[in-house]
Amino acid sequence: MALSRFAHNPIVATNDVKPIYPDFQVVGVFNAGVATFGDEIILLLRVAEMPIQSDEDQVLVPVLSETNGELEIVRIARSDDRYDLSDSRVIKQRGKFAYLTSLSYLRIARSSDGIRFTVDPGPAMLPDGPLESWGIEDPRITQIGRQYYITYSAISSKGVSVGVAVTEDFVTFARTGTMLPPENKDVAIFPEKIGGSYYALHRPVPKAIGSPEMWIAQSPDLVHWGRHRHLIGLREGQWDGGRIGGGAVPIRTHEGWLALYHGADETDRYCMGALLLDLADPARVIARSRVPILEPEAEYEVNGFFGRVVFSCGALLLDRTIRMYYGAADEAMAGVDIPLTDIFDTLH
Ligand code: MAN
Repeated sequence: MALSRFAHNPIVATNDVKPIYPDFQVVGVFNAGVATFGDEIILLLRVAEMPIQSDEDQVLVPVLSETNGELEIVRIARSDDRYDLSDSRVIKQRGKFAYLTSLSYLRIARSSDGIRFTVDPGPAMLPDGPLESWGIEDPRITQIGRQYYITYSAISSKGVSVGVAVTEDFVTFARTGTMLPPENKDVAIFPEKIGGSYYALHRPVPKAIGSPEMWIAQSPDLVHWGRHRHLIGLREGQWDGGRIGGGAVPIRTHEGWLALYHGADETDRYCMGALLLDLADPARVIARSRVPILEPEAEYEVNGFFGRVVFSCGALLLDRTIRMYYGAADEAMAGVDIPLTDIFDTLH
């Protein structure tokens, strides 16, 4: 494939961003939503911060109080065998997530050429309220007219829900409430009405029966979502056999809606693939990538906070090339240009 990663990837790295919480370090700058705003390309970065681990016998874990929003540091003894500390992202207790190791919020990086980005000095959106007390993550940005709809994962002890915020200027962000209750994430709203309806991809995580797979829903007004339909499932033993979810906001092409999605295999290796959806009825799948359009192969994709991950929340169509921005190894932001014809070659 004539895919070409940006020459100076990663384009935003942890040392480009100063922490906002005292005695914290930035451990990830990744999974950014993407928007064109005036003359700028905006990346709405997920910034993950972690307390500086100053005590070798304890893990210091950040949470915001569900009653007053204050930052609290929980100390967990490394010798405490009630906890499973083997995953860099989460601390588990009896198979469930007891804590996340970092606290995420959203921060803007701006660029005039789409390649060199400058990170804003302060945050754009901080976690707010009890449903966001473990952080906000993985935003997707959909422009509809002058408004930009941001869908993001809101994490708390109540689970992972889907929050929505609207902005016109990337200065003030108005939350419009929870779009979908737990557990759901990877929501991307289509950028226009189709046959009189708005559409969104989403990814529920069924517990007793079923798997984390992609669904599609409709709305008359971007507030009430219904007519949920299952879109695509896991493919056992393949690159997308473990979990799948929407990635970039779907892009209109002559051939159909191009929805770039992530697929992980049973070993948590994350790749990106593509779906082609009917222009008039996006619940109808025309084709799906047999093989990934991007796999974690570069050094910064293989090694990092959580290695072997490429994960996109936003892409642009430049003529007949997709410019995809993506989080690499849950740590940094990278970019890649992929000709549309190469993406279509993976479809069947
Ligand atoms: C997974 C990963 C993490 C994320 C948690 C909570 O473990 O996607 O990046 O922090 O879920 O959403």
